[in-house]
Amino acid sequence: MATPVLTIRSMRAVGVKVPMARPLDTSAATVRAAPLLLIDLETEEGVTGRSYLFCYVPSAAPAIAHVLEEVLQAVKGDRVAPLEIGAKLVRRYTLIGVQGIVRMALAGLDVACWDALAIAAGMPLAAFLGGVPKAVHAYNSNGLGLMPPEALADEAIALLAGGFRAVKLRLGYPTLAADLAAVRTVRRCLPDGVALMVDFNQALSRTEAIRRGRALDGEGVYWIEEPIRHDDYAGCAAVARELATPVQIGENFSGPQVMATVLAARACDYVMPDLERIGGVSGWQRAASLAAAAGIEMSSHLFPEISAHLLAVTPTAHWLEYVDWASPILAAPLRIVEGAAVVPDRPGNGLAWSDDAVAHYRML
Ligand code: SMN
Ligand code: MG
Repeated sequence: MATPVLTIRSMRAVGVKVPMARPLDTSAATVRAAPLLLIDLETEEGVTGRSYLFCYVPSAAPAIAHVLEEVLQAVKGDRVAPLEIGAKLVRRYTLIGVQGIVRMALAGLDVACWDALAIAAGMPLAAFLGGVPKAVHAYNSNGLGLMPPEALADEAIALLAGGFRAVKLRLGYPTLAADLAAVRTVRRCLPDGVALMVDFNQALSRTEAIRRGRALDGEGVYWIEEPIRHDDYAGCAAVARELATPVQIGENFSGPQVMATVLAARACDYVMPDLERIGGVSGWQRAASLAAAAGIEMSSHLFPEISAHLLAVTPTAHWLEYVDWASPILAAPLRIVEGAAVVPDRPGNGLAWSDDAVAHYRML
């Protein structure tokens, strides 16, 4: 089979605001709708590569779309070669810095490039990367935000539908007592053997993280996520050393070099890079090699549709974070069977838009 040769022709980015079935109240902010930017990369050869970005706030969607218009001018006519393109663009955006929305824009292009190549090769992304499309075990990360105990109990039970064997609870209530009460309420509703992850979204100081973390040791918590500022690696290392429960960080790693620094600092027990912050498929592959070399389990953050392909080729693959936030605008939403995400056995990463839904939720 010939290597696919594709040439970048144009790029379209459409912003949508998709209401979430279960709005999420975190210790940092409440998210009721997912602001997504849907990217279509068109090639001269007629193959279209797709990706989407989670923009966190609606204002970031037009900002990233604007960056992508400029990026297109730099890569129009180039061969679809994500590593070459990535190196060229990182250099071009060095003065502003490849951070924040610039990094997200470049990751969106990278994911779309890999999709186009896999489609042209007629292979699912996981297979194109050298693996096999398979079921990847997932935790249900929908809902379970900060909320009253009765609501927590109802939601914890509802989230087991689909055969999930793990769920994630958000913490960072005003007091340790309230955090403990939430954990106990949810734990009581979950059958034995169902894992319970908790996420503080960087709410605590170092000392408070150690105090609350020690109280959680012995409560049957699987991991404690982002207890303190994500970029205080010495602090994360101190917290991880003091606690029996594993500390998980990674959604804020900006590129694989940051993950290398984190691993060298022994800042955590587990890592969970985010597709759009780690640098797309290319950045993920580099991060997966770092995790494998360090012997550390690697989970994903958001983007379950693409992350499922990537975890299928990650040597130390751990858990897929499942959220259904993009499902309403997808022609074929990710399928969950017995608590595992089924990597679709069709060419590319499997993303295709539901045009009616996109028109309905469109914001730009
Ligand atoms: C999270 C991510 C994105 C939006 C809200 C909450 C959370 C997670 O940190 O890990 O899912
Ligand atoms: Mg998190």
